[in-house]
Amino acid sequence: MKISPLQTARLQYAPKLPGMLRHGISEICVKEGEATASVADQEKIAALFPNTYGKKEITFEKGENTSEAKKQVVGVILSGGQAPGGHNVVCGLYDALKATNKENVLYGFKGGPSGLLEDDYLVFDDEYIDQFRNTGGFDIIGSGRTKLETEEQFAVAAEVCKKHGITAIVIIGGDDSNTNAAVLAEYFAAHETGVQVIGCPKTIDGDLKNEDIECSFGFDTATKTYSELIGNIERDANSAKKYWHFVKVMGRSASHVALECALETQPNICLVSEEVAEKKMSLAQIADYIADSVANRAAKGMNFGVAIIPEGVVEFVPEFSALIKEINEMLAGAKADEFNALTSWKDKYAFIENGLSKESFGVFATLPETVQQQLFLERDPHGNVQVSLIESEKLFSALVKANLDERKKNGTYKGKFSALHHFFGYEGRCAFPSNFDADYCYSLGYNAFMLIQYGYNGYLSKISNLSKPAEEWIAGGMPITKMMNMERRHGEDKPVIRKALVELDGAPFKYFEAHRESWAVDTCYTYPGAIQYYGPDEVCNITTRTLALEKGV
Ligand code: FBP
Repeated sequence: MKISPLQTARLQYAPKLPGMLRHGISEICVKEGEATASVADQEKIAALFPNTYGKKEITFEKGENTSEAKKQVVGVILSGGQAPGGHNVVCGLYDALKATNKENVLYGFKGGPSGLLEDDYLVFDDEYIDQFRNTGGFDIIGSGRTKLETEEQFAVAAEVCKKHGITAIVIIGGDDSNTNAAVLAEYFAAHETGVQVIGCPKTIDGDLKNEDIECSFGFDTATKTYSELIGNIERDANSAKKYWHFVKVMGRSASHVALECALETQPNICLVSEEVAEKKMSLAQIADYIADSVANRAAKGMNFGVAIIPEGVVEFVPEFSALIKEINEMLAGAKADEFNALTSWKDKYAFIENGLSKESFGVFATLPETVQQQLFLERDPHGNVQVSLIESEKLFSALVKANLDERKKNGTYKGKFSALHHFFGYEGRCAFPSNFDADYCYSLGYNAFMLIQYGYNGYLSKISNLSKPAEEWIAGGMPITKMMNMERRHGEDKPVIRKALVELDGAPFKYFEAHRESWAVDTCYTYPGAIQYYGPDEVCNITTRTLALEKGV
């Protein structure tokens, strides 16, 4: 197979480990910290996780390795959406496992959690794994979104582990997948299977973070990739001076990705879903806010601009979320078959008009037809609307156009408005990991094996102090139950890892808030350029603006 010169060079890159993991396996010992409690609903979570709740946080440090010298057979699973660096988690895990004992074995379950249930796997060896070092993607074993959540599934998983003599499973996933890791860990402990479960924090969305997990892997590379593209678009806009670009970026519910891209590129507009919710902004108010920027810039002779739209924003607009809720109800019951049996959009539209409340239909009727239809696309396995499929960039540009047409009629706006649309999501999820993600991921995988070796179960691999050079990173583990609270899911109270949305009193948002007014009217674009893998530290080893602001560096 022909590979590119960059890939050839990246295969040779040696990812950096935290200083405390560099001494060699025989010199890594554990320092136990405080016992933990869940972030909320302590009694309920403790009752649901009697075997894995309240365990101590731990860090690794230099010292005599006192772990049990037993043969380890580990299974690894990539779960959910791709995120740059996933391959390096597997490589770090493999290298630590083999450095500890050449007889240790690493199984890769294919296609996500379903690979474990279907016993579909490969066994890693040097030749296979070496092709994937420092590369993007999850194609090393594939990924999937099957939820591991029922007793039946856990029993099958236990059987498969028993069949192969598996001693531990590593689940590389986001908040939902790591919630499932915690439940699986509890099941394995309760049934005395002897199998440990360790999670690794993955997701480009950046919403798996808390006081222990400073960021999920993949966020750095994905946001740098989108920021490069947005910067290029800004420069094009500033050169041609004739288009308004509406750029939707991935990130699901949270706006961490949009905010980071805005901090990197200083566009005219960036919506932040969490603020939209806090201020209970309507679609019309949002359109008015963007139209103000268009009109103010037009008054200065600038009929161009760039607006960043987080992919989940529509769910945060109260009238829109009410509409989605009603549609979900409509599609959940027996009426779903009736709806799906209708063949023409005209008939479906009449059905919708009948089924929705007057208010929600009023909102629905103002949407462009393409967006109306996108609201009826298939839900994901968790029952969520697939926000990546709703063209909110087109929705907002249409609403802004209508707003500007009104302003034209009353003589308050005389500019030209020509909009172009972009969606940056899948473009960033499989990029070659930045040096940060390559190092962070390799460390997460290596560290996951240390947790296994020392017998921990239901822990998340934790690398912290990430705004500092890798030498100063801190490696350890945190019981997953510490990050959990109870939330209402599908009409039931469930223990889940609390999702981190953008904090409106956090440093990244505060910085954005302090600057956005001038960005909206003037042209303050910054052009981050492509990710650099080689060269001076200040271009190839820089962290995200979000992390830098959060840590005050
Ligand atoms: P994870 O939460 O699994 O990391 O996935 C994140 C994400 O990339 C979201 O940003 C996006 O909404 C979604 O996946 C798209 O899912 P799919 O890959 O199934 O189209």
